[in-house]
Amino acid sequence: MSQQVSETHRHYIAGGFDDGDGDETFDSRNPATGESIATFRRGTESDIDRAVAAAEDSFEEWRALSHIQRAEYLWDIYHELRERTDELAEAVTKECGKEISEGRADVIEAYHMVEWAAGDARHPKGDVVPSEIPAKDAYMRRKPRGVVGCISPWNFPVAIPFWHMAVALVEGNTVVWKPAEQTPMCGQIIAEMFEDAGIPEGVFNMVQGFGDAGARIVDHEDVNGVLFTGSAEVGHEVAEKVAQQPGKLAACEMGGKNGIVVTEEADLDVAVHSAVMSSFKTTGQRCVSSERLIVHEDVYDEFKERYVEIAKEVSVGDPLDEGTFMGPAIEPEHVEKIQKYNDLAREEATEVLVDRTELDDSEIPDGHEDGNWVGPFVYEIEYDDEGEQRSIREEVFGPHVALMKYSGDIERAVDIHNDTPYGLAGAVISENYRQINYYRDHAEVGLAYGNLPCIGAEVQLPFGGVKKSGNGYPSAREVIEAVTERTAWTLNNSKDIE
Ligand code: TXE
Repeated sequence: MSQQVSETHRHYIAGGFDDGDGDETFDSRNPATGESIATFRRGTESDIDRAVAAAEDSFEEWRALSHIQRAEYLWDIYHELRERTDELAEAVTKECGKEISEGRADVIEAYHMVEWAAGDARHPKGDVVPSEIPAKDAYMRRKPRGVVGCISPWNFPVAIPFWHMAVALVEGNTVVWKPAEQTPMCGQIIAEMFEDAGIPEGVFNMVQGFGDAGARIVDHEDVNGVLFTGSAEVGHEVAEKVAQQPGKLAACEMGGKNGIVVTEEADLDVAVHSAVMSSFKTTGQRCVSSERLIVHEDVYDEFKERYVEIAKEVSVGDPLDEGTFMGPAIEPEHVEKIQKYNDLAREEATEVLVDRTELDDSEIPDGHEDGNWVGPFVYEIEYDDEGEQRSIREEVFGPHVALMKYSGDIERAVDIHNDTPYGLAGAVISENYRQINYYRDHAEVGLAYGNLPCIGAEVQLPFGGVKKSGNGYPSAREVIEAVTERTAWTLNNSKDIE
């Protein structure tokens, strides 16, 4: 990355790197040091318009290829992702601050997605169905939607763009992608990969920039589908705008206020491991990170003691150091947001158990004084059914964790678990199959984990939420529903005209 530091990086439009129409630039900053990594062109609405026009122009030729021909380009990118994993993982860590092992996992997830999409090119598409009439053939066929807009966040700056784009491309769509403004270097490297793969002109377009560029993608009349992953606020705006545009479809995934239920029959080794990984890895900035631990009274004290001991000790530090457990938060404004929620929790809590909101100077590595540091904050709170406690219902997106004791049966635990407007992810830890099955059937989430850390995704499964957490699946296996239209195709094989 070092040779790129002083360059101004560009968009990728109509088969080449492009200066863009605007004069403004912006810097990507390392959250662990505050230093600028590189400077990028800031995309304008007219840059988006040119990218959409290029995508529109290339659509007919691209869709005319077979799935397997289109997948060949993706296989090249798959190999590039594998070859450039270390470089890309370092870019992820330098731009979004997550630990280097997590940076690597981000790239691995991306090539798993590409592998899935390219491999799926050889699998059956659509359905052959029986018809009511003997000589009639009936099929469900899939067609690409056309130009698909992809708007991605900073927390998985490599995996999520490929969740959005890989299947969309193999199915015959062309794409306009806007990376998050915090992680443009990852966008730059991915664009280089498409260029190296020789992707036909206009099939893949990337415009760097902010929300105004994203909004133009959503509004553009020639964009036929929008895949969005990010905040609930923007996701709902995207869904509402698209609902006003007949024929356009939006699939949005917007984070959560995830919970882990630990029953009286839990293996506490599993429970503590699950909770620690879920609440603190990636500094709590995963959409599936858990901010609520709902623990049965019979095991509460032991769980609390063990969990709190670890929360006091997990290492916060340089994310490029392999030994670091958690890195910094994404931006100074995000640290402020986390601190505000920590303050709110201080008011609502019965007791604060761990408060590393302000890290001790000795914990901050040399040369990293200007990083966006914030450590674990854990509090005990008595759950009330009135819906008044904001700290246990609103997404913080940080290492901010509420510990709640419940008594009674699994039904009570799941009621507490479901008492949030969100519905992305959650876990149950129990050795009792009835409790596990009850949770599986009643947890109001799109991703449910049993006896596992509440983190992680597998691309061959759907990924998305319910309630305020999303509509449709902009990611992983089910993305095919968002990027294809279905045709009911019937063919008369007889000479009779019915
Ligand atoms: O998200 P935004 P941010 C949550 C988390 C976090 C909060 C804010 O709580 O603290 O969201 O994060 C583009 N029209 N998650 O600011 O603003 C934007 O440029 C169209 C959860 O990063 O939603 C970026 O590319 N696009 C989440 C993308 O939307 C717009 C991961 C996401 O930015 C736009 C990240 C607009 N009006 C944050 N405004 C998860 N699901 O894991 C912005 N964008």
